[in-house]
Amino acid sequence: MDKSVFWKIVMKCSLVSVLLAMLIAFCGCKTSDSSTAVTPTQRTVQKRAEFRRQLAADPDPINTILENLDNADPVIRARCAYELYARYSVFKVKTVFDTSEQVSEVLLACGIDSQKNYQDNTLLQKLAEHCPNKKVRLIAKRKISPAGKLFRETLRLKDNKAFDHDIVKIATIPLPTEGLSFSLDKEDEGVDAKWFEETFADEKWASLKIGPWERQGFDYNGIAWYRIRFDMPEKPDCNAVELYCPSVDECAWVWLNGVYVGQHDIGPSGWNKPFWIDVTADIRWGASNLLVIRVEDSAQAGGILKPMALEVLK
Ligand SMILES: [Ca+2]
Repeated sequence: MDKSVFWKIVMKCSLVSVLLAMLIAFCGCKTSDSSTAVTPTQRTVQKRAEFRRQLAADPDPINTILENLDNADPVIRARCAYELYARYSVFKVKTVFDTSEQVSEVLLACGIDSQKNYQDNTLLQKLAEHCPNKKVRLIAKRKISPAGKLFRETLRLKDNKAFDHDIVKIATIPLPTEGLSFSLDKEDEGVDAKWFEETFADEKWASLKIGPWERQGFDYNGIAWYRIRFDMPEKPDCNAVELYCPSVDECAWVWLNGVYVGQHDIGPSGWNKPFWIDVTADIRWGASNLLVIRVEDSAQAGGILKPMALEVLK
Protein backbone atom coordinates (compact mmCIF):
# COMPACT_ATOMS: atom_id res chain seq x y z
CA MET A 1 0.00 0.00 0.00
CA ASP A 2 1.06 3.50 -0.78
CA LYS A 3 2.25 5.20 2.42
CA SER A 4 0.16 8.33 1.81
CA VAL A 5 -3.00 6.21 1.28
CA PHE A 6 -2.19 4.31 4.51
CA TRP A 7 -1.91 7.53 6.54
CA LYS A 8 -5.09 8.95 4.95
CA ILE A 9 -6.95 5.86 6.18
CA VAL A 10 -5.37 6.16 9.66
CA MET A 11 -6.30 9.88 9.80
CA LYS A 12 -9.90 9.17 8.68
CA CYS A 13 -10.25 6.45 11.29
CA SER A 14 -8.89 8.75 13.99
CA LEU A 15 -11.27 11.47 12.96
CA VAL A 16 -14.19 9.06 13.04
CA SER A 17 -13.03 7.83 16.49
CA VAL A 18 -12.74 11.36 17.80
CA LEU A 19 -16.15 12.27 16.43
CA LEU A 20 -17.56 9.08 17.86
CA ALA A 21 -15.95 9.76 21.23
CA MET A 22 -17.33 13.30 21.21
CA LEU A 23 -20.76 12.02 20.34
CA ILE A 24 -20.65 9.43 23.13
CA ALA A 25 -19.40 12.05 25.55
CA PHE A 26 -22.17 14.44 24.46
CA CYS A 27 -24.84 11.79 24.82
CA GLY A 28 -23.43 10.80 28.18
CA CYS A 29 -23.50 14.38 29.31
CA LYS A 30 -27.03 14.74 28.04
CA THR A 31 -28.06 11.61 29.95
CA SER A 32 -26.49 12.69 33.21
CA ASP A 33 -27.80 16.24 32.64
CA SER A 34 -31.35 15.08 32.25
CA SER A 35 -31.13 13.05 35.47
CA THR A 36 -30.05 16.09 37.51
CA ALA A 37 -32.31 18.55 35.68
CA VAL A 38 -35.38 17.41 37.67
CA THR A 39 -34.70 17.35 41.37
CA PRO A 40 -36.64 15.05 43.72
CA THR A 41 -38.46 18.14 45.00
CA GLN A 42 -39.50 19.08 41.49
CA ARG A 43 -40.66 15.55 40.85
CA THR A 44 -42.78 15.70 44.00
CA VAL A 45 -44.29 18.99 42.90
CA GLN A 46 -45.01 17.54 39.45
CA LYS A 47 -46.67 14.49 40.96
CA ARG A 48 -48.84 16.64 43.21
CA ALA A 49 -49.86 18.81 40.27
CA GLU A 50 -50.67 15.70 38.25
CA PHE A 51 -52.74 14.37 41.15
CA ARG A 52 -54.67 17.65 41.39
CA ARG A 53 -55.36 17.55 37.64
CA GLN A 54 -56.61 13.99 37.97
CA LEU A 55 -58.97 15.01 40.79
CA ALA A 56 -60.25 18.05 38.93
CA ALA A 57 -60.87 16.11 35.73
CA ASP A 58 -63.06 13.50 37.38
CA PRO A 59 -66.48 14.45 38.74
CA ASP A 60 -66.52 11.27 40.83
CA PRO A 61 -62.88 10.57 41.74
CA ILE A 62 -63.52 8.01 44.46
CA ASN A 63 -61.15 5.45 42.92
CA THR A 64 -58.35 7.98 42.53
CA ILE A 65 -58.81 8.99 46.16
CA LEU A 66 -58.89 5.45 47.50
CA GLU A 67 -55.84 4.40 45.47
CA ASN A 68 -53.85 7.37 46.73
CA LEU A 69 -54.61 6.92 50.42
CA ASP A 70 -51.41 4.84 50.39
CA ASN A 71 -49.42 7.31 48.29
CA ALA A 72 -45.81 7.77 49.47
CA ASP A 73 -46.34 11.54 49.61
CA PRO A 74 -48.05 12.64 52.87
CA VAL A 75 -49.42 15.77 51.19
CA ILE A 76 -51.29 13.62 48.67
CA ARG A 77 -52.51 11.28 51.43
CA ALA A 78 -53.73 14.28 53.45
CA ARG A 79 -55.54 15.63 50.38
CA CYS A 80 -57.18 12.24 49.85
CA ALA A 81 -58.33 12.07 53.47
CA TYR A 82 -59.82 15.54 53.10
CA GLU A 83 -61.49 14.84 49.74
CA LEU A 84 -62.95 11.60 51.04
CA TYR A 85 -64.59 13.46 53.92
CA ALA A 86 -65.55 16.60 51.99
CA ARG A 87 -66.99 14.85 48.93
CA TYR A 88 -68.27 11.57 50.34
CA SER A 89 -68.68 12.33 54.10
CA VAL A 90 -66.63 9.28 55.06
CA PHE A 91 -63.18 8.44 56.35
CA LYS A 92 -61.09 5.29 56.23
CA VAL A 93 -60.03 3.99 59.64
CA LYS A 94 -56.52 3.22 58.37
CA THR A 95 -55.92 6.95 57.80
CA VAL A 96 -56.36 7.51 61.54
CA PHE A 97 -53.19 5.45 62.08
CA ASP A 98 -51.21 7.49 59.52
CA THR A 99 -48.02 8.80 61.16
CA SER A 100 -47.91 11.93 59.01
CA GLU A 101 -48.72 15.16 60.82
CA GLN A 102 -50.43 16.56 57.70
CA VAL A 103 -52.83 13.64 57.58
CA SER A 104 -53.72 13.70 61.28
CA GLU A 105 -54.29 17.45 61.27
CA VAL A 106 -56.59 17.22 58.25
CA LEU A 107 -58.52 14.41 59.95
CA LEU A 108 -58.84 16.45 63.12
CA ALA A 109 -60.36 19.34 61.17
CA CYS A 110 -62.77 16.89 59.48
CA GLY A 111 -63.64 15.35 62.87
CA ILE A 112 -64.41 18.74 64.39
CA ASP A 113 -66.54 19.62 61.36
CA SER A 114 -68.38 16.33 61.63
CA GLN A 115 -69.12 16.92 65.31
CA LYS A 116 -70.30 20.45 64.68
CA ASN A 117 -72.41 19.89 61.59
CA TYR A 118 -73.59 16.29 61.95
CA GLN A 119 -73.26 15.70 65.72
CA ASP A 120 -71.11 12.71 64.76
CA ASN A 121 -68.14 11.99 67.03
CA THR A 122 -66.97 8.81 65.29
CA LEU A 123 -63.88 10.30 63.67
CA LEU A 124 -62.87 12.27 66.79
CA GLN A 125 -63.33 9.12 68.85
CA LYS A 126 -61.01 7.14 66.56
CA LEU A 127 -58.42 9.93 66.60
CA ALA A 128 -58.59 10.16 70.40
CA GLU A 129 -57.87 6.44 70.62
CA HIS A 130 -55.41 5.76 67.81
CA CYS A 131 -53.83 8.87 66.28
CA PRO A 132 -50.00 8.61 66.51
CA ASN A 133 -49.81 12.41 66.82
CA LYS A 134 -50.12 13.14 70.54
CA LYS A 135 -51.25 16.73 70.11
CA VAL A 136 -54.09 15.69 67.78
CA ARG A 137 -55.01 12.78 70.07
CA LEU A 138 -55.36 15.10 73.07
CA ILE A 139 -57.41 17.70 71.18
CA ALA A 140 -59.73 14.98 69.84
CA LYS A 141 -60.11 13.53 73.32
CA ARG A 142 -60.96 16.90 74.76
CA LYS A 143 -63.50 17.59 71.98
CA ILE A 144 -65.46 14.44 72.76
CA SER A 145 -65.18 14.73 76.51
CA PRO A 146 -68.50 15.44 78.27
CA ALA A 147 -66.80 18.54 79.67
CA GLY A 148 -66.17 19.75 76.09
CA LYS A 149 -69.80 20.96 76.03
CA LEU A 150 -69.55 22.83 79.33
CA PHE A 151 -69.10 26.54 79.15
CA ARG A 152 -70.32 29.44 81.19
CA GLU A 153 -69.12 32.97 80.74
CA THR A 154 -68.09 34.57 83.99
CA LEU A 155 -68.53 38.31 84.42
CA ARG A 156 -66.33 39.71 87.14
CA LEU A 157 -67.46 42.88 88.87
CA LYS A 158 -64.41 44.75 87.58
CA ASP A 159 -65.44 43.92 84.00
CA ASN A 160 -69.11 44.77 84.48
CA LYS A 161 -69.74 47.95 82.48
CA ALA A 162 -72.99 48.52 84.36
CA PHE A 163 -71.06 48.85 87.65
CA ASP A 164 -69.17 52.11 87.56
CA HIS A 165 -68.23 52.44 91.25
CA ASP A 166 -64.87 51.77 92.84
CA ILE A 167 -64.62 48.16 93.93
CA VAL A 168 -63.60 47.39 97.50
CA LYS A 169 -62.77 43.87 98.67
CA ILE A 170 -64.58 43.76 102.00
CA ALA A 171 -63.75 40.16 102.95
CA THR A 172 -61.73 37.16 101.88
CA ILE A 173 -63.26 33.91 103.03
CA PRO A 174 -60.70 31.08 102.89
CA LEU A 175 -61.94 27.73 101.66
CA PRO A 176 -60.96 24.43 103.32
CA THR A 177 -57.41 23.27 102.67
CA GLU A 178 -57.88 19.69 103.85
CA GLY A 179 -60.57 17.05 104.05
CA LEU A 180 -61.35 17.60 100.37
CA SER A 181 -63.26 14.65 98.91
CA PHE A 182 -61.34 13.36 95.92
CA SER A 183 -61.76 10.78 93.19
CA LEU A 184 -59.97 9.90 90.00
CA ASP A 185 -62.18 9.80 86.89
CA LYS A 186 -60.17 7.56 84.58
CA GLU A 187 -63.10 6.94 82.23
CA ASP A 188 -64.22 10.58 82.14
CA GLU A 189 -67.67 9.60 83.35
CA GLY A 190 -68.15 12.20 86.09
CA VAL A 191 -70.04 14.80 84.04
CA ASP A 192 -72.52 12.28 82.64
CA ALA A 193 -72.85 10.58 86.04
CA LYS A 194 -73.42 14.00 87.67
CA TRP A 195 -70.63 13.87 90.23
CA PHE A 196 -71.31 17.57 90.76
CA GLU A 197 -74.76 17.11 92.26
CA GLU A 198 -75.33 17.82 95.93
CA THR A 199 -77.02 14.46 96.43
CA PHE A 200 -74.15 12.47 94.88
CA ALA A 201 -72.68 9.99 97.38
CA ASP A 202 -68.95 10.65 97.82
CA GLU A 203 -68.47 8.90 101.20
CA LYS A 204 -66.06 6.44 99.64
CA TRP A 205 -63.91 9.09 98.03
CA ALA A 206 -60.38 9.78 99.30
CA SER A 207 -59.61 12.77 101.50
CA LEU A 208 -56.98 15.16 100.16
CA LYS A 209 -55.25 18.38 101.13
CA ILE A 210 -54.39 21.29 98.89
CA GLY A 211 -51.22 20.36 96.93
CA PRO A 212 -50.31 17.98 94.12
CA TRP A 213 -52.20 14.70 94.23
CA GLU A 214 -48.95 12.95 93.32
CA ARG A 215 -47.66 13.74 96.81
CA GLN A 216 -50.77 12.20 98.35
CA GLY A 217 -50.62 8.75 96.81
CA PHE A 218 -52.00 9.39 93.31
CA ASP A 219 -49.34 9.08 90.65
CA TYR A 220 -51.72 9.97 87.86
CA ASN A 221 -52.31 12.12 84.79
CA GLY A 222 -55.90 12.59 83.70
CA ILE A 223 -59.22 13.74 85.11
CA ALA A 224 -60.05 13.88 88.82
CA TRP A 225 -62.71 15.54 90.95
CA TYR A 226 -62.81 17.44 94.22
CA ARG A 227 -65.93 17.96 96.31
CA ILE A 228 -65.46 20.63 98.96
CA ARG A 229 -68.03 21.50 101.63
CA PHE A 230 -67.89 24.80 103.47
CA ASP A 231 -70.09 27.10 105.49
CA MET A 232 -70.80 30.72 104.63
CA PRO A 233 -71.42 33.50 107.15
CA GLU A 234 -74.50 35.72 107.04
CA LYS A 235 -74.63 37.99 104.02
CA PRO A 236 -72.82 41.30 104.42
CA ASP A 237 -73.68 44.38 102.39
CA CYS A 238 -71.90 43.47 99.16
CA ASN A 239 -72.26 43.53 95.38
CA ALA A 240 -70.50 40.38 94.31
CA VAL A 241 -68.71 37.21 95.42
CA GLU A 242 -65.94 35.71 93.34
CA LEU A 243 -64.24 32.35 93.72
CA TYR A 244 -60.48 32.89 93.62
CA CYS A 245 -58.29 29.97 92.50
CA PRO A 246 -54.58 30.86 92.43
CA SER A 247 -53.39 27.56 90.95
CA VAL A 248 -55.30 24.57 89.66
CA ASP A 249 -53.03 22.24 87.71
CA GLU A 250 -54.01 22.29 84.83
CA CYS A 251 -57.65 22.87 83.77
CA ALA A 252 -60.76 23.23 85.91
CA TRP A 253 -64.53 23.00 85.49
CA VAL A 254 -66.46 24.33 88.47
CA TRP A 255 -69.90 23.78 90.04
CA LEU A 256 -71.31 25.51 93.09
CA ASN A 257 -74.27 23.91 94.85
CA GLY A 258 -74.97 21.76 91.79
CA VAL A 259 -74.90 24.70 89.35
CA TYR A 260 -72.19 24.93 86.71
CA VAL A 261 -70.48 28.29 87.29
CA GLY A 262 -67.46 28.37 84.99
CA GLN A 263 -64.17 26.98 83.78
CA HIS A 264 -60.47 27.62 83.53
CA ASP A 265 -59.63 25.85 80.31
CA ILE A 266 -56.53 27.21 78.59
CA GLY A 267 -54.60 23.96 78.35
CA PRO A 268 -51.50 22.76 80.25
CA SER A 269 -50.10 26.30 80.57
CA GLY A 270 -53.00 27.19 82.88
CA TRP A 271 -51.53 25.28 85.82
CA ASN A 272 -50.10 28.37 87.55
CA LYS A 273 -52.46 31.03 86.18
CA PRO A 274 -54.88 32.41 88.78
CA PHE A 275 -58.53 32.69 87.83
CA TRP A 276 -61.73 34.10 89.31
CA ILE A 277 -65.30 32.93 88.77
CA ASP A 278 -68.30 35.04 89.70
CA VAL A 279 -70.57 33.06 92.05
CA THR A 280 -72.77 35.89 93.30
CA ALA A 281 -75.99 34.25 92.12
CA ASP A 282 -75.23 30.76 93.37
CA ILE A 283 -73.58 31.21 96.77
CA ARG A 284 -75.74 30.41 99.82
CA TRP A 285 -75.12 32.91 102.61
CA GLY A 286 -75.50 31.68 106.20
CA ALA A 287 -75.63 28.08 105.02
CA SER A 288 -73.65 25.06 103.89
CA ASN A 289 -72.28 25.09 100.32
CA LEU A 290 -70.73 22.53 98.02
CA LEU A 291 -67.96 23.44 95.60
CA VAL A 292 -67.13 20.77 93.01
CA ILE A 293 -64.10 21.01 90.73
CA ARG A 294 -63.31 18.68 87.88
CA VAL A 295 -59.57 18.92 87.21
CA GLU A 296 -57.77 17.74 84.11
CA ASP A 297 -54.01 17.25 84.24
CA SER A 298 -51.95 16.08 81.26
CA ALA A 299 -48.44 15.91 82.71
CA GLN A 300 -46.29 16.14 85.84
CA ALA A 301 -48.00 17.46 89.01
CA GLY A 302 -51.79 17.79 89.09
CA GLY A 303 -54.52 19.04 91.40
CA ILE A 304 -55.52 22.12 93.34
CA LEU A 305 -52.08 23.40 94.26
CA LYS A 306 -52.83 26.52 96.30
CA PRO A 307 -55.60 27.43 98.80
CA MET A 308 -58.71 28.95 97.27
CA ALA A 309 -60.91 31.67 98.69
CA LEU A 310 -64.11 33.61 98.16
CA GLU A 311 -63.62 37.30 97.66
CA VAL A 312 -66.51 39.47 98.77
CA LEU A 313 -66.71 42.75 96.83
CA LYS A 314 -68.54 45.98 97.30
CA1 LIG B 1 -49.60 19.33 85.31
